[in-house]
Amino acid sequence: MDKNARIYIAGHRGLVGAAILRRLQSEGYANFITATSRELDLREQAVVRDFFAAQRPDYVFLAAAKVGGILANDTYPAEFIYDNLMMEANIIDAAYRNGTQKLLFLGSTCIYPKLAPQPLKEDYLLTGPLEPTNEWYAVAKIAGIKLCQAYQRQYGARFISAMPTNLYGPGDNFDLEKSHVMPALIRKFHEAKLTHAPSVVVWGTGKPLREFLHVDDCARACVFLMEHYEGADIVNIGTGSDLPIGELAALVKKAVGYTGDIVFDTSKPDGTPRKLVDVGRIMALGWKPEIDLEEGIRNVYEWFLAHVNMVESQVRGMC
Ligand code: GFB
Repeated sequence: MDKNARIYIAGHRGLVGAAILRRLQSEGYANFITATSRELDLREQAVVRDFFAAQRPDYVFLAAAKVGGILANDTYPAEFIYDNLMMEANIIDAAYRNGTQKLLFLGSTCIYPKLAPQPLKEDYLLTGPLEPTNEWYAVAKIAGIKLCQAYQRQYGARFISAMPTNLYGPGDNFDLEKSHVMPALIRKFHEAKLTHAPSVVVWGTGKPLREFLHVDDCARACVFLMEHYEGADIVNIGTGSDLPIGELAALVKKAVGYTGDIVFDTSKPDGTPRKLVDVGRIMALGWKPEIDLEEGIRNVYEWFLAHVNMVESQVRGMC
């Protein structure tokens, strides 16, 4: 990528988009196109077409998405499938029609079958049934992958797809009903520490295994793939190691300095039993993660402490 190339980051205020923007800025890129969801409703085809015709970005990072944790995915299936399908289809087609040189689509590791062998190789896509709590989101993300592959196959478009594992980092969503597990646990343990609560409730059995990648590592991988990868095949982004949710809870408890108990609420879903990606493909290209999980948790807790007022007012605004 030329340092002066016009780069559109769709979703630049989200967890991943903001990290990609920070990464590109740190690497000396300076010519960005951004628009908030209020300014540009990516679900509207005509609006997206007009935006691309006017802006004509050279490169597109497609990080805009309707996202959420296990409960949000399970509660709002219509929004998770419709919003994501519309955003992807509109952006990918508009990028093709307006001469975008290259596009990176961000998927998710929930695209893989619920009971696929572990670690999850890219080839396991579409080999079995999906995890029911997030199949709506997964189907939309699979459609995004197929859109990129179709435009590449039919038109020679350089549209590539990456599948990040469970991400966490500064600027995450800390709303307990909608968030992923990491921000939820940080907030729960922090509030329990302040109120001297005797215990913290962790959803499910604590047994499901998850892999966690700091969003700054993910952003570095996204920029790396944009610069070095041209294939039609999807590429996993992860650390290659996972841990049970119960152990994650113990790590967050330690980082926060909470001394009470952990209680598991088994009325809440566990979701998929394990979701560990095979990172052989991206590592063979020359990328590897740098932020260790305990260091990453400390980093996000520090961010949370510095932004706790903002987080609380955002969460109140969402209710
Ligand atoms: O992060 P999470 O919501 O998403 O949940 P998934 C991971 C695990 O943590 C599940 C447990 O087993 C949850 O039951 N968990 C424990 C909690 N306590 C909590 C809590 O307080 N909040 C939350 N949210 N979970 C998502 C998909 O699946 O992963 C998305 O729904 C996407 O589509 C995303 O793929 C990356 O890992 O289960």
